[in-house]
Amino acid sequence: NNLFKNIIDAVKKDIKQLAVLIDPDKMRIENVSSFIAKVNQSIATHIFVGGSEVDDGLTETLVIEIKKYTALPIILFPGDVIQITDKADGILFLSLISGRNPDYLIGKQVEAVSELAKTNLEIIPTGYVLIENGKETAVQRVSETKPIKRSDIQIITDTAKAGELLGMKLIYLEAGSGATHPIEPHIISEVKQLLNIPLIVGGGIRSKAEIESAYKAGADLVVIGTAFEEEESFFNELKNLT
Ligand code: 1GP
Repeated sequence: NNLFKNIIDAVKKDIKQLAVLIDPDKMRIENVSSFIAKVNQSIATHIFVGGSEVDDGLTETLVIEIKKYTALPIILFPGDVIQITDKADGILFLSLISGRNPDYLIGKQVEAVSELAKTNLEIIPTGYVLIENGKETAVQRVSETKPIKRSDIQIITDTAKAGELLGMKLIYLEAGSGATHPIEPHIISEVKQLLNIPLIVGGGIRSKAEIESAYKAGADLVVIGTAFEEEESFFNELKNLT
């Protein structure tokens, strides 16, 4: 597996990356083939699989089904230890560094070690930074942590940098799935200026213009979940015309 290396190579060449997030709790197995056909026609470079609340076993079944229809790399973006499956290619090994709940900073990660030992997943340590977006999102509820206020720029940038200094390989700025306001471009650009590692941005991004503005501000990889699930027209905007 060369997932992280490929992300770095793309960043060096200034090639912007896009992940489609599929939540096992929301995606019906019978819809996977038609959904993935659309993803394959789009500019997406990765598929992320995960959610805040997913029943045991669902993730593995879903990943097996997705794999039948695409060669795109599948990276787990787990809300919990039970979402680990060997069928994916890699995993964002997340620590919710914006929060102060020890379970999501280190507890779940310790629990995950024996599960990960049974897999060949490429493990990518990722600092996960949740930022307030106008409403309570599932991450906030499930992790019982407070997001950082949008106005606390210094805390946001210091948190992201602390993640890098701890050795994390990616920073993920998250507004939360279905966020009212995506992460603002000025926040993205302030964080990007400080970081020497790739920056992922997601939550509430619903249009090509919003994707482009995140890229322009410094996002290396943008994550889209809800908009792909809900809006057919959005797919058409993201068609790969090259
Ligand atoms: C959520 O960042 C992702 O963890 C994607 O969010 O569903 O709002 O696109 P959306």
